Amino acid sequence: PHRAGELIEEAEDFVRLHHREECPGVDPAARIAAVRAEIDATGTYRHTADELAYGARVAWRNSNRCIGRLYWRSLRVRDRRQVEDAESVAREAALHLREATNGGHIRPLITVFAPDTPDRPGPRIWNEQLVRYAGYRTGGGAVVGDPRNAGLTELALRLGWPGGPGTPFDVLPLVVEDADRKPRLFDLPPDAVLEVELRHPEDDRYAALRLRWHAVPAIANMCLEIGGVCYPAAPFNGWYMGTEIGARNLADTDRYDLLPRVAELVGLDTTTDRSLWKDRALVELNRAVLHSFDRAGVTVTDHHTESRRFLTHIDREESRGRGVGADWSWIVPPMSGSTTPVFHRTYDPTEWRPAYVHHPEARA
Ligand code: HEM
Ligand code: NRG
Repeated sequence: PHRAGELIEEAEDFVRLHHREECPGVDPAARIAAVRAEIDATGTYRHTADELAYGARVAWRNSNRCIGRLYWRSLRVRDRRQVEDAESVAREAALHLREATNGGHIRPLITVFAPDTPDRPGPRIWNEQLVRYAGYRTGGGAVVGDPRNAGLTELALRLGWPGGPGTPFDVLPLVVEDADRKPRLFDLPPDAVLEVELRHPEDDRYAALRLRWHAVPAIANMCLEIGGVCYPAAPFNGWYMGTEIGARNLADTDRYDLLPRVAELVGLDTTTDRSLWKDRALVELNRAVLHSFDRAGVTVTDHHTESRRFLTHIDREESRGRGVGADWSWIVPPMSGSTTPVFHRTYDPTEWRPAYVHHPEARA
C-alpha cells in the first residue's frame, strides 16, 4: 500500500506527463490540485477516462520487453473500472476475447477492471493469460499439455475443476479472485477462444502431430500502474509473433518439447548435434506456424518484419524527442537473431512509468 506522500508524487508526475503530451499549453495545476484534494480526502484518486486510456497506451510504449510497440497509440481501451466481482470479471474477459479476436483480424485491446484502493483490493486474474492450456502432471515428472501451466492446473483441480478431456491442448478455466479473497473458477465459453490447427505449407506429415495454438495472446496477470494507482486486473492483447509459438512454446524443452518429434517425423539425423537437426526442425515448425495462421486468416507477424518495425518505432519516438527503453535479451527474437536488425545494436534499459508490472507471486 502506498503512503499518501508517494502517491501524490507519482500522481503529479503522471498528470504533468499527460498534460505535456496530450494537452500542450494547458496548465496542469488545476488537475494536480484536484488530485491532491481527492487523495487527502479518500486516500486515492480516480483517473479520468482520457487519463486511463493514455496511461494504458503509454504503459505499452514503456514495455521494454515488447518488440511490438510501433502501434502503441492504436491500443483500444475498455474502461470497466466499475466491475469488481469475480463473476463479472470472467464475463467481461470473455467479451474482451471476442472483441480482440474479431474473427481473426486481431485488435490490440485492454480491459481495465477496478483498481486497488485503501478500502479494498481490486480483482485479480490468476491465469497468466486469458487462454492457457492445462498441464496435467502424470507422475514420473511427465506432463500432458503445457508444463508451464501445471501449477495453475493443479490449483484449478483443487478448487473443483473436473479437468478437461485430457488432450495436450485443454483450455483452462479462469481463476479469478475478488475482494472476498476466495479464488473462483469460470469456464471460458468455447466460442470466445479461437484456435489455429497447424499444417506445414508443403509437408502433409505435420498434420499427424495434431498441433494447435490459440490465436490471441492476452496477458492477464500483470498490474497496470498509472500515477501511483495499481489496476491488478487489466488483461491486454496484441497478436502473436510466430516465434513465440514455434520457437518457444512448442519447442522449449520445458514446454511442449516438440523438436525431437518433428525431427523424427521428417527423418533428420538426431544422433549428433552437428547435423543441426534442432535448427532445421525449428525453421520448419516456425514455417508451419506462420503458414497456418495465414491460412486461417488470423493476424500474426514474423520476426523479420517485426524487428524492422521496432527500429522504425525507435526512430519515430526519437524524432518526437522521446527515448525508447528496451531489453536486448527480450527484444532479439529466439531464432535467427543475427539475421534481424534488432540484434546488431544496444538499447537504453531505463524503465519508465506508467507500466505493466508483474505482481508478487499469486498465492497458489
Ligand atoms: C512482450 C510482441 C502487443 C505489452 C512481448 C514479446 C513479444 C511481443 C514478442 C516478448 C514475449 C516473450 O518473449 O515471451 C508483441 C506484438 C504485439 C504486441 C507482436 C502486437 C500488437 C502488446 C500490447 C501490449 C504489450 C498491446 C500492452 C498493451 C507487452 C509486455 C511484454 C511484452 C508488458 C512483457 C511481458 C512479460 O514481461 O512477460 N510482446 N506485443 N504488447 N509485450 Fe508485446
Ligand atoms: N510469449 C507469450 C506471450 C507474451 C506476449 N506476447 C505478445 N503480446 N505478443 C506467449 O504466449 O507465447 N501481445 O500483447 O500481443
